[in-house]
Amino acid sequence: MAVFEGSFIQTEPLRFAVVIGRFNDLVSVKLLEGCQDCLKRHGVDTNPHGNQVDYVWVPGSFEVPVVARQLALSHRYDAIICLGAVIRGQTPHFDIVSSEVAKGVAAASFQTGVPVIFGILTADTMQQALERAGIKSNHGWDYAMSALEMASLMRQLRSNLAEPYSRNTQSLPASFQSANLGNLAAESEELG
Ligand code: INI
Repeated sequence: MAVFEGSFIQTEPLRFAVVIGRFNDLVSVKLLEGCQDCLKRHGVDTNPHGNQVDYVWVPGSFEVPVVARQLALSHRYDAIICLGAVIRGQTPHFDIVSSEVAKGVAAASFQTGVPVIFGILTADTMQQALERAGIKSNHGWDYAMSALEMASLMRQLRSNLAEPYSRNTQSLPASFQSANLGNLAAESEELG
């Protein structure tokens, strides 16, 4: 059997898209800076005119999922990073916006099979949001780390799991082999 883990090296072939909500851009621009800093320090060319990262700006966090899904469907990217800030003190519908965005981002990832990173910062106050976007730490960095790890992991899984199981029956579970289903699998491949 095997252990699969994403790595943070050999990032040259990876392609990313970053979707950024303009609402509360005092915070989202700082998240973007942290995200770019992390990608750059791991060897990614973050120049918008380069060939590794595309950037898409949307009005607010609520618009992030539809764009993330569209980008994921293009299958041009190893991971999509969603950045935005929803601040409780500034919106009576904080819970609605934040939960819809979380659901939308998860759906975009699940439906397309492309890692879509949830980098939507939720905070009670602007002060708290700024502290997490550069003053104390910068969560933009953490979101980029998740994107690097998932991008690399999915590449590994794609290349390893692409191997047809009938050609590698040794790695099938014992129950599968003892039921002699390995032969069935080989037969069905020959048939079809
Ligand atoms: N968008 C945010 O990204 N953060 C917020 O805190 C926020 N507030 O406070 O309302 C917000 N609203 C805009 C929303 O994302 C949409 O852009 C808008 O509703 C148009 O669909």
